[in-house]
Amino acid sequence: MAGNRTFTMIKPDAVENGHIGGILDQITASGFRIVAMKLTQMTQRDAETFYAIHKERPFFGELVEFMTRGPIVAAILEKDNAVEDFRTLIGATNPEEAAEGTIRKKYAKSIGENAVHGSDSDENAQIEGAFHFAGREMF
Ligand code: RTP
Ligand code: MG
Repeated sequence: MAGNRTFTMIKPDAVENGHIGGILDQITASGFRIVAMKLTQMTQRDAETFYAIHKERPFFGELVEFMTRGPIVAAILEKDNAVEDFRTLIGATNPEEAAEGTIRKKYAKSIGENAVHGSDSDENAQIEGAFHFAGREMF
């Protein structure tokens, strides 16, 4: 069904700081079902491809370095209105601007190292999920 899946990554900062459990608990308590999930590490080429839309931005090099420096948790999540509801759950890109109780408000330190990713459209959710998972890894 269109519109009911999104893709997320628990980023290297949150994994390093021991927040996998807390973040997954908040995600599932908020009504998202885990469709696919793994601990993995992006190569430089993976990160450059995944974030190709940002390649002209001044922070692109830093972003690729950050996203490749350690393992991430990649997951596909299912819920009605998944993309929008998940972006609400994680909060603004800059944790200083994120609403109280959001995942980035609780776990992120800076605009660059902001704990979690959430797809920004149904189309990108599909592309990003397929980037990380084969069909037989989706349940
Ligand atoms: P995401 O894609 O990770 O869910 O984050 P987002 O939509 O809220 O933000 P986006 O504009 O797509 O930026 C992607 C990621 O790039 C890093 N960033 N750094 N230093 C900076 O000014 C800056 N701006 C963005 C963040 O890791 C951001 O999540
Ligand atoms: Mg984005």
